[in-house]
Amino acid sequence: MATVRFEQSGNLGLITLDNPPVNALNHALRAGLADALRQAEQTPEVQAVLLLGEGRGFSAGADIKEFGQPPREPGLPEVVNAIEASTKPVVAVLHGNALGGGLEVALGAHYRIATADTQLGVPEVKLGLLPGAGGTQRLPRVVGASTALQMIVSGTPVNGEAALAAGLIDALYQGDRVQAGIAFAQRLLAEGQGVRRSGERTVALESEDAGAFFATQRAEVERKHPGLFSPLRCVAAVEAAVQLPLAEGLKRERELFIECLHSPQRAALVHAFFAEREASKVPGLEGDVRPRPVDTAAVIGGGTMGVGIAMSFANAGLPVKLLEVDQAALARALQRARDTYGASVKRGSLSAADMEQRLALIEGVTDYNALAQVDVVVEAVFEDMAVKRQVFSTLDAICKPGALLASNTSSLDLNEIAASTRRPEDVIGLHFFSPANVMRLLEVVRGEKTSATTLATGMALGKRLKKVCAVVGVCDGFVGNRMLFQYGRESEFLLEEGATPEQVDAALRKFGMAMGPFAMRDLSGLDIGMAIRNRQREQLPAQYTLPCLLDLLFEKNMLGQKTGSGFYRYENGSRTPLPNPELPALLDAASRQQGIERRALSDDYILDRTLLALVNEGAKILAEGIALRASDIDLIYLNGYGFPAFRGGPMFYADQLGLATVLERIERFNRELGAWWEPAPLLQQLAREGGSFGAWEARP
Ligand code: 3H9
Repeated sequence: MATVRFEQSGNLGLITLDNPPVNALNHALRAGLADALRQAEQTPEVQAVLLLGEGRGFSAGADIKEFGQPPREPGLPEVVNAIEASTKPVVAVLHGNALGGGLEVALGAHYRIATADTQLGVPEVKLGLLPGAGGTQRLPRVVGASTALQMIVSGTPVNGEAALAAGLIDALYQGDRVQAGIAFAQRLLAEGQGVRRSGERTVALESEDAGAFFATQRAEVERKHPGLFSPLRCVAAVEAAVQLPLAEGLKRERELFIECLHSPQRAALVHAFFAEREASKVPGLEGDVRPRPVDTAAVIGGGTMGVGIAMSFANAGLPVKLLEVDQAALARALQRARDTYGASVKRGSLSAADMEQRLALIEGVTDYNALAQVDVVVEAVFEDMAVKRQVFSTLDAICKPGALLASNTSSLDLNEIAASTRRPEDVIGLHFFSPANVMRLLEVVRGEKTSATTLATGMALGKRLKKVCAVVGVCDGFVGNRMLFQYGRESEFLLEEGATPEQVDAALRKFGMAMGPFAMRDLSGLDIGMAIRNRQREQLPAQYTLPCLLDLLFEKNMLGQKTGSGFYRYENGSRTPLPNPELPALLDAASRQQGIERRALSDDYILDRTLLALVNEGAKILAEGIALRASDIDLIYLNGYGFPAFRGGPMFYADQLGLATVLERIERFNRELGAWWEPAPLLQQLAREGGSFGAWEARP
């Protein structure tokens, strides 16, 4: 089927992009567009041309799936040049979105109109790229260097109204886009307006001193996006727009684009893009499984987690009942919600009116009977099986048939929780991450008896709450925390072997982690997970030893930020970690207790010990079917654990290293360090076969 239509309508040529679902500018579309332009040029009756998009948007840009494949002519830059070179005025009629190459096509046109809600932007930087079809040269010529740079480096789109104010479009339209386009083009012709090429304009630069302006921009980019490859190249491309004539600027843009295209960061960021989309495809939910409607919700427990979850519902416009044991606890919980919203109002990210609207959606209750008619209940009470079982048997007695009964447990057995009801098919895990109103990740836990409808409802609900959802199976810690346990343990062992928290944290931050493991432990509190740890210590076979440092800190009540002292020291409630003078003695004591002679450890060694611990556990999780695919594990780490998107996630990172290398290093650790490093059988198999986690699929 043709992906581009050309029709003549009186004195106008209408070119329509029709490549569902998002009019990605793949090879067929580019070839069709070039043909249609030629037809318009060669049809004498055609005096002006309209570019339109079929479906929900004008175009989402280049076809991301084509990156890394051999280029096929015509390339997008040539097509955009051909649009600009047209001798007849070309009007781009935008709706939905005009992103990346989609906006570059529109910039090749001589005029642009859009609806007020159209999203116009150049998000290439989020994929490790820069606009590579003239965007870095034409956007500054149309909106000025400063605005262009801001749009290109942030990748954040603007809506139609902002685009009009910036001079990016010529007019807003409402209603039928074909009619609006025709009316606009006829007016142009009536007024005798001809072609107006973006590339022939000069770039407005708000500063007298271009050199100083770009030096400041570069410094800013380095500060805001440390370690990222493409943002600095975005600045260089816009600088070329200021300094060079169009043709040379386009050449420079091409060179910079190719550098980005070949960078490992581009591959990782594209992987992250598709991982997010892939995660919503759940085997067994295709076809006619329909989620149940969710219009009302309830949350049990008004602690930090429960309040955050209730706020997530309110943020999505869903009325939610928040249940606490008594009025005093309820008042504290509601105050916590008010304080958190209040902080956003203070920062200017939320209006006072919106805050009141959201708070009005959260209704405090103390009686379980108030939950009888809600569509979904999320339990966020204390992590104790007996308590959870009690809550779920109460819910079973009270809630209407078909209500989604969800637990926010982060470590307990969901099947056992479900077994305390007579409707385990309606029970699901919704594992939010703290702060739940901010963090995007949601592990959707499928129990043994969770029905397909319940799972579909959980996924649809997550999407409505604007969460990134990954389906996981039942095991201790699910995917994220189960892997984190391995990572945390190895980090602590490193301290006992000779590293300092500062060194481990710095090495992982340099790798790109949002936070080092010890600053993170101090933030969440060293007492968190102590009960789990003590349980493990009793249950683990003798060959699995645990680090002892945490116990020494715990004994001294060094619990992290909350006590002003932990792996680091904190002054007067400040969150800035400072070296803790008490720590060296404790490190020595821990090493002695473990019979270890402290030694110098390299940063590379630290990275291998921590990151490969994640990978080895990830491989076991995959083989057990706890995660559906490697990219889901990556998604969980990118959105819940601060793993850098430009590394693609732990499993993608391992694939990039090569699984033979990964296995070799893990085997060495296994020889030197013992049982914890038993290589995962799936890793062994894939390394032997020359396979990868990304390409692996569970065999039925
Ligand atoms: C670029 O333009 C480079 C140029 O400067 C230079 C070239 C030389 N390509 O997100 P959704 C698929 S780089 C291929 O679920 P939504 C997506 O995978 C590009 N496929 O929908 C999914 O497939 P499936 C710069 C794409 O409504 C389906 O479409 N542009 C592309 O939530 C629906 O997507 C961008 O970075 C694509 N460009 O959101 C924009 N886009 O159903 C990237 C989407 O099989 N796209 N797909 O899973 C987006 O941000 C969102 O998709 C969009 C729609 C906002 C458009």
